Amino acid sequence: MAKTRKSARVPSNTPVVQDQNLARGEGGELHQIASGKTPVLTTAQGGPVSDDQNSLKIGPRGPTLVEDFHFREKIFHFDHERIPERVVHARGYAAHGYFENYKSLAKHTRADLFQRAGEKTPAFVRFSTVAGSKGSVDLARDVRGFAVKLYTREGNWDIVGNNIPVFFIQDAIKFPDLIHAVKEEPDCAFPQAQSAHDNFWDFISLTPESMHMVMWVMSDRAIPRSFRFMEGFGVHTFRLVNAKNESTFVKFHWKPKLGLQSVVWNEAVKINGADPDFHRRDLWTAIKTGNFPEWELQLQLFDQDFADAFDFDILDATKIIPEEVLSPVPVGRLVLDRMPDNFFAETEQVAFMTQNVPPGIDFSNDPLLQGRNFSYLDTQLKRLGSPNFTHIPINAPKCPFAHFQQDGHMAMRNPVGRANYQPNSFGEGPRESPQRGFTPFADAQNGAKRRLRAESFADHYSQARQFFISQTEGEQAHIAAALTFELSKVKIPAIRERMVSHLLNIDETLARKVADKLGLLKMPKPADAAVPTRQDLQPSPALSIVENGPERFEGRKLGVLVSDGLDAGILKALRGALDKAGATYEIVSPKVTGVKASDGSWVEADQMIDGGPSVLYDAVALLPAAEAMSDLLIESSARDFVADAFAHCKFIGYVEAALPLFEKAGILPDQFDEGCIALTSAKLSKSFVDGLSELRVWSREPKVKLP
Ligand code: HDD
Repeated sequence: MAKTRKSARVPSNTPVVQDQNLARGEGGELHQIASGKTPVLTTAQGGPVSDDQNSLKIGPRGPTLVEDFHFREKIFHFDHERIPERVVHARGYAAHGYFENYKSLAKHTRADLFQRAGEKTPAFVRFSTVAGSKGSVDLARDVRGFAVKLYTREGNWDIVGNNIPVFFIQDAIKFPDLIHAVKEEPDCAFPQAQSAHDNFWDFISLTPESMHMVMWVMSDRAIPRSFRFMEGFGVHTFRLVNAKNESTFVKFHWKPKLGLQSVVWNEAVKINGADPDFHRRDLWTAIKTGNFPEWELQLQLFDQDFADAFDFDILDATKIIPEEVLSPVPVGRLVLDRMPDNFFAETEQVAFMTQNVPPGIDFSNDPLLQGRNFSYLDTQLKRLGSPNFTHIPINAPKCPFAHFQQDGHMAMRNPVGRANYQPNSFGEGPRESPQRGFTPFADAQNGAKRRLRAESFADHYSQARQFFISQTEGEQAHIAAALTFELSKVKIPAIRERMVSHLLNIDETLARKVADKLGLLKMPKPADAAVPTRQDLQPSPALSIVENGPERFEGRKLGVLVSDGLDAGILKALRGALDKAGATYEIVSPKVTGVKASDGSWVEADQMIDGGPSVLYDAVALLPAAEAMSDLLIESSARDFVADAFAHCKFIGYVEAALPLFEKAGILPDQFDEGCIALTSAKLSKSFVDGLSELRVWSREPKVKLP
């Protein structure tokens, strides 16, 4: 006879998660455990739950009953937790903040948010990568989304931009092809979050209009150090329209207060392993510690005559107007100062739409923008599942609104009263306002209805070249290396050759370098160009990251490698100087608990060496004591810490005891350069931090020969 087992009822002694809505809800007393403030767990219908650890069964081991409505509701809800991820820009991270207007722009626009100096408009900004899925890594080589929702008094305005001011294609009808090509290949479902594969480069090499964007994506712009150090761009030409119905063309630029900074590719690859959430963590930490990231909104403003003077079309999203040709005007600042309370409710459910513009902002005929204006509304219905997605708080306007839209899934706010239409004879409900309402700029249109690409869109190489020649030598080398790496992952030789044939139209030295590194047996002919590449465009220093880097170490992080017996005076001096500079640091130690310093004080660690490789820091300081060296020298992670910091051209402060670590990392004394700084006194430690404003020792790069 089978032995009868004793029934074991798991006690409900685990901590109860506080449900804020419940705590605020009606009937609070009924729903509180008698002994204290802990709320009683309920079903979604509000019924109190007696046991959340065991499903309802017959007998202790018996079948589970369908009658268990709490179990069914809980599992049903769990089964439906996911909504479709965004087709593109699935991986993102967002924050709340505000836009503050500097001075009235009434001359150019009637948009309410630009009328008064000091006016603050609530904002929600979502940064993203494009190609990877929701769970992919942060440091993929990719464009970054920079989508800004401004809750203005005249409705929501979404500037759905990127960190790159141009785009791959000129017409929205090509968007599905571009995205299919860059995403994982449909038969094998890899590679994830990577453009380094045949399908992407096949499409690109057959799409010459993408060449300008390709130069940007192969530059370090596609591997930013953090969202806080990237520019944002509205990309398209838009219009500002004033109260007299006069239009001015405009391009939107967000300039980070901290300057521009990116990582190097070898570092990006390692960051993805060490901390796939590197960008998320960076934004979260900055905001939670009160270091609110800030961008200045700058506008390039111009009229039709100015536009007509270019030989490219201002409606072509593969073109920029160089800042040296038309200076952007600063008009306000965007500050991010609050993380969402809940990732899903806000960051996941936020719905950006290019067609969300307030009166005073208008579209141009850019065919990419026109297509986007259709796509975004459509995608929100699919993703959020109901036309009532504007009822979700993150999407709802913060200004008064009134309309007759009603019913549908999840309707939260139906119009009240009898009349749900207009005109009506009850005098009920809202009416349109010709004065206040959005009136499109009355731009006269004519022409035959045809599927055509204008000839003014035909120059695909001149600005690609201009971007390339605007980079410093080191940045150009990074572009060549990125192209080589990506094309080395392409298996079909004809695709590689086709790409080199386009590069020949951009810069011959670049093409030859890539061809050589790829080992191409013979040079292809330059690709046929509809318009020959202009050689007379001047370099634009505004396009270089290095030329527009930060001026201080503010907002950055020092990794401090320590051991028992470290010099307490030097650490104190470093900490003081970092605080003063508005920078942060992490203590990286052999054990995660920490170490005992020379004066007997305890120094708590933030990371074990394994968990805190130097790729996570902007610069490093090596403060081990001589007595710990024998242990450190056999730790490969300690060796990598130094080797990588050196190879990634970082500033390295060191105490004398750390010298054997350099040797172990293969760095000989004659390789020491101005970026290797001996910290022999507290005073020198302070000046080390002052010197970190330059961020990287680029002069070291040709010597370390990073791939
Ligand atoms: Fe797009 C999302 C930016 C072209 C269709 N796009 C999306 C997001 C950003 C951009 C930042 C993420 C918004 C968020 O954080 O939720 N997209 C751009 C830029 C483009 C561009 C700067 C070119 C200048 N996009 C583009 C075209 C189409 C789309 C041509 C379609 C015709 N984009 C979408 C979309 C997405 C989207 C499928 C996916 C999820 C979403 O909209 O809400 O509708």
